[in-house]
Amino acid sequence: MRSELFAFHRGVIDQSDHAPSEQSLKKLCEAKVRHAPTGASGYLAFAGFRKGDAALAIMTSDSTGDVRRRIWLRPRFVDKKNPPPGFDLLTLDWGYVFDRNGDGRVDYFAFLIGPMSIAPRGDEALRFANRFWEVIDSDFNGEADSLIVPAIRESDGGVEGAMLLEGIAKSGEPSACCWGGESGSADIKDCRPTARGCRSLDNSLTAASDRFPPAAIAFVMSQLPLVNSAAAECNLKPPAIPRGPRRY
Ligand SMILES: [Ca+2]
Ligand SMILES: [Ca+2]
Repeated sequence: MRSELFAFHRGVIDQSDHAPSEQSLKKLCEAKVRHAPTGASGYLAFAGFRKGDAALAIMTSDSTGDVRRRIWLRPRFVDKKNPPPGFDLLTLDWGYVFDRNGDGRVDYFAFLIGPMSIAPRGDEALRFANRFWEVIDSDFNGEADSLIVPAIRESDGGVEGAMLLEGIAKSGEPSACCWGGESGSADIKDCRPTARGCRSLDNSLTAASDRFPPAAIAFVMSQLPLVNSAAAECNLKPPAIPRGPRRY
């Protein structure tokens, strides 16, 4: 299970790193949603790169309008004094959705954190790339139970691989966690859950940040029911939601 989820995660990162231009996005539908834990209401639109595809969920407080103007799929540097047209329309509340078992419900939601610095390996240059909270319903019972988040290197704050938090209770506390590197199933190590998320046994890596308490985890997990209520309202039927990551 662990190696399967880390392999899926690497596919999500690959899809994100090779995302096409947002100009090719097509909106499929939009639903009005209410986030139960906070009572906030807004809109959630599904969009994709092919006709009929729901590859992304985009959340906005006002009606979504033209999805091509609401998100950037890859980080770019902006001169805040002279922002590009439409900059004020952008939302950071979006993510990639997947239906791994093909039952029509989202069971893997990669919700954007934003651009993060990726720890260089070997003679690689420092780079910035989007990373995600990956909310997972690993046993397809309709409830989120696991989370993959970037692993942060204590020494320099760079992202090095990811951490999988497993068996997450309603309170946001994981029962176990592990780290996964870039090179496949041999590269998975046990970690220990802490009051602030998860740490590697040698303390060199933490999950997402060292301030990731159960309440924050529970909040991230609560995005999956929101996405699925919108999917139901939009009447999404297989195979609208992709079963796995791909290059478009
Ligand atoms: Ca599913
Ligand atoms: Ca579950």
